[in-house]
Amino acid sequence: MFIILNLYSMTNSFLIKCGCYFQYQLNSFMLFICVIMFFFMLIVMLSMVYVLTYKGIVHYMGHKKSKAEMWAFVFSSLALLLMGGPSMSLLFEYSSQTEVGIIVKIIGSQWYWSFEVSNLMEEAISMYMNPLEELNVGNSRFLEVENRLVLPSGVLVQFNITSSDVIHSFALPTLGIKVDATSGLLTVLPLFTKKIGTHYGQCSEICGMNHSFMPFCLEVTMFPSFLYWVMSL
Ligand SMILES: [Cu+2]
Repeated sequence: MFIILNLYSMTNSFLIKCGCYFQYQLNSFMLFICVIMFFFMLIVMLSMVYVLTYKGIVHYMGHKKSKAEMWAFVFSSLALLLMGGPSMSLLFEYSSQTEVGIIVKIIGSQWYWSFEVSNLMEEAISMYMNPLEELNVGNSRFLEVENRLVLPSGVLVQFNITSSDVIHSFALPTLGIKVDATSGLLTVLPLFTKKIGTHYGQCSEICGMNHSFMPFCLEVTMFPSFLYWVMSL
């Protein structure tokens, strides 16, 4: 089992490096294998319990020390279930947000970001860094881009983040976001913010020669300003 999982992770990282879309199918296939392994191990364990309990080894469990071990096992399993249950349901809730107002598709590429607000714009916005010689007084060095993305405040936005080549990282410190953009995987991230203003972000995963020069910029505004921006596109 460990050999298979190791082989899987090695193949996976190789495919990620190649930026291959086959990686998604491989993930689904490995999930299928893991489910089969889980049920196989469950059957083996249950049959062992059956053999130990009913085939003449019952007296072993009656021993005082073994009883203590058994209760320790039961309590620690219960504690794990108590911790795991809420976090699993939270994860499930997190990925199935239904009240999403705006969906933004974000694609990291070598070496720029492109943004597409679903159903609202026909073409994606590509954000390339402004050359240093075009900067004005007061502009941020290595952070200004030619096109900005405008988002409304107080509306639940869903980011669908992916990459078209190598792994990038969508990092926006002022909004507390840092998510890997991986080719072949779609990372869904809900964002609800009322922090009106300009938010600068950068790629935070070394992705090649111009890794340091692929910033992006989001403007969080009031809803009417957002509508005005959409109309002007
Ligand atoms: Cu990058």
